[in-house]
Amino acid sequence: MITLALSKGRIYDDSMPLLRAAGVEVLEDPETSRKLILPTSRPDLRVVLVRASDVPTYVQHGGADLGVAGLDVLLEHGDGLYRPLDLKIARCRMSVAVRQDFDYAAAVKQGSRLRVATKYTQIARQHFAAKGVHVDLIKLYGSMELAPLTGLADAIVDLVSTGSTLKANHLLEVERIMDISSRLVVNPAALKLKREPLRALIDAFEAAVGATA
Ligand code: PRT
Ligand code: MG
Repeated sequence: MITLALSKGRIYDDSMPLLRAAGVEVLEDPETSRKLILPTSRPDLRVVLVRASDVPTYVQHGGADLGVAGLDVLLEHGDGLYRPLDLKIARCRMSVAVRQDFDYAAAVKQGSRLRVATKYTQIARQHFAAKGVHVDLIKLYGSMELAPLTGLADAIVDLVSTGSTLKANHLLEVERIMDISSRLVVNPAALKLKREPLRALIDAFEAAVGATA
């Protein structure tokens, strides 16, 4: 049996065309079913539904053989996974944003300590260290946009896709840190033990990415 970990929402939705192109149908709809283990049209393949940020943990510890996770989630998680494929889905960017009236360039130039609120502390730490900017990182789990508006922080590091969330909160994107897309990650031990079927599935995904790109 091969177990594929997906998260509900955009990763699940964007993974479906790729699975279909690989000849796999998921036999139950996660939006109407309460099941967390979904059978597929391939008797030897099942899908498990986990939180987006739990996908690397499931795959690393063998709760799933492979999974789909955003590069943001993977970079925060750290090493221990085989990352063979950029699926080019759930695309967005990781950016720095500030209040429209905050002079980010001046703050950075003056070498002042910047208070940065984010869910993505590893990515933020690495980004500002590379620029030589001193930061106090404030870890949040959501609603980052609120931090500069309430005086909790000078800046946030968050994912941006259309930009409308920032705009609605009068925030300005002042720096693009990196482009983000979702990756197929594989458990290295599973890749040895189930080499043939996993390789075939990874190849099918790769062909599907090429076809839909
Ligand atoms: O459940 P859990 O909290 O653990 O995970 P999650 O809420 O992060 O899951 P989900 O499904 O929201 O995101 C899964 C993955 O989708 C992320 O890890 C990213 O790699 C990718 N992705 C792509 C995004 C976005 N686009 C995105 N726009 N993840 C989040 N957003 C959020 C962003 O944080 C911000 O709040 O959407 C808002 C901005 O969108 P715009 O369009 O207004 O700019
Ligand atoms: Mg979310």
